[in-house]
Amino acid sequence: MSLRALLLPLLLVASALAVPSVSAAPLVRPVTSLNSAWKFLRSDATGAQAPGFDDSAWSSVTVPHTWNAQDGQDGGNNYYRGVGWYRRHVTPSASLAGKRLWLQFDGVNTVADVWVNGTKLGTHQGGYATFRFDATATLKLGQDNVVAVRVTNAANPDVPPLSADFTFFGGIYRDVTLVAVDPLSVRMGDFGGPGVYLTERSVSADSASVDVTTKAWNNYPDTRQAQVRATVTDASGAVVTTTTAATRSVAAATGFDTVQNVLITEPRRWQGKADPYLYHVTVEILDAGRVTDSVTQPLGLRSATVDAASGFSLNGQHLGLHGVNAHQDRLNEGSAVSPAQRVQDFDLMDEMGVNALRTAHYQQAQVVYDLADQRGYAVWVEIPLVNRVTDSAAFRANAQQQLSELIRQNYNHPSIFFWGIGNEQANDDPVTNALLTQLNSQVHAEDPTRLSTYANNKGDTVGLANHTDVIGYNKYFGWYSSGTGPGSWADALHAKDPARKIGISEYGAGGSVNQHQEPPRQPVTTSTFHPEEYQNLLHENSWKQIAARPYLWGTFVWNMFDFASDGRAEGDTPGRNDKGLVTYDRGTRKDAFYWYKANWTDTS
Ligand code: GCB
Repeated sequence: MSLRALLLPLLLVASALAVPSVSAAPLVRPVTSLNSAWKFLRSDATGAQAPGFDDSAWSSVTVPHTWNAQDGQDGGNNYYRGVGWYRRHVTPSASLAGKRLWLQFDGVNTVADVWVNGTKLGTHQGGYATFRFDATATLKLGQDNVVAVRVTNAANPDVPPLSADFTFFGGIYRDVTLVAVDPLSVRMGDFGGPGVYLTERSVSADSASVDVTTKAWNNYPDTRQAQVRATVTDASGAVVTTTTAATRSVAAATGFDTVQNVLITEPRRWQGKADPYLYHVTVEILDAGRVTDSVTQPLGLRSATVDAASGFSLNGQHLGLHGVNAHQDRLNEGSAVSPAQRVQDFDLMDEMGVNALRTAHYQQAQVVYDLADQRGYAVWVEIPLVNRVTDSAAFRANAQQQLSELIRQNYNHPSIFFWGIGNEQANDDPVTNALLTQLNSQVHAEDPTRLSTYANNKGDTVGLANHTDVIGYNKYFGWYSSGTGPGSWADALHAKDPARKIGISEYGAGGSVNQHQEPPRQPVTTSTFHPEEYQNLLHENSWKQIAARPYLWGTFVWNMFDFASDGRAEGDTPGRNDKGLVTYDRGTRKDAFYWYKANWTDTS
């Protein structure tokens, strides 16, 4: 067995855990965490990008960090929306000589300007995606450097979301890393994506055909003899198949793409919660035989369809989706939620019998999708195109950018089945519909295998409801409108338009664990009284009607967890949307949680 084959499982484990390896052999792609030792000021500061700027009076913070975790969750819609500055020193190791150095931010809300040693690297607009800047020319190895980041979460007419029913927490709220790559490497600038994209051409019990697309580049000043090697390993780390593309001569400063088809016979398929089996694909770049870069991605072999009469099928078998929506925030953390807290969220969803998740209304941390892969969830992800759009070229360009980032960064997660292009647009007008038409085509151009979707709160005749492959409706029968549930509405729509692939993207009611009423009856929705018993009754009625209608391809409770919406003053918690089945601190499961648990943990 070659040394590489022996080491591959270790490398896979290291990359799966996303921690810098401590092995003696140098990794081809060293990653250094820059989460510690930041100075922070919650206001604007003229000249703070200059290396010598005096930040001694600023507070000391580590990232992930949210600057309005407190004032964004107490009501009054008066939380801080403005500028904050972050600065830190960094001394990259001299051992990185010859590498290209990328500063990577996994999430900054909403607009970030980044400088190194007073030189501006760039601006990123959009609060939910990973982005990277090339800092090779500005970072000095073995010496002190200053990274400065100006962040603003102020309202911006050109960056969605413009308005929404959730708090726009500000700050550098996910990890920051320094990634060092060889000049001959997988491309780093591809909308923050991994540069390796796995497209499942066909998957059956007999075989799976997967295209491995690698976007690479040669940043050396001379021509290189490049090879791309793709290796599929199973869950034990054993090599299933490996293929090396023909050597190609790549000129200096040139990108090159390689597509390699791999066949896996008698695959163990990714079967949702029944068996979320994962292979991995490792792509290595070689320069005249020397491995210069290595990227490992998860591979779950599965196929899915949605039928207007019979709903969602996974690998040819009908699968009833027990879905919930979830935001990313949590009491006292704002959006800066740790991986351990994400695991707790999945433990709660597992306990309740959830098997489908809509990550409303934006891209969430990679760990969320990793956990969904590993635990077998079917996921709907979306861009934050909520409520309304601006009629500007800049707004449209930013929505398109956020969609490319969403799709490329998450392309290889087998748990993802649906790309969402928007939520509850208020205006069924030419400007909004033209943008949705464009975004829908963009989904199919970016990804030939998955379905597009949209969450609609208007009728089926509006243009808004007619762009995507499948559709979800936000329906609040018994809450924002009268009725006991969606049954008769769904039957009427299904009878009128049998080809429409109907889902329910949201349904639910407010529920306070401190407010009670027997027998439960429909309360006034905007009141301060949200009895827990009524929330339970609404879910019981709604789910019974949903369960009797298998043509509904998927339905999603609004919401798994209470979340911050600083503009709300309802129930007994100002600043909170209390439609969760679990409280904002994750401390209390509400009555409706137990009702679903009793009904969903039998998955027959
Ligand atoms: C919706 C929105 C969601 C809100 C929810 C509510 O339809 O899509 O963002 O939080 O209603 O609770 O009103």
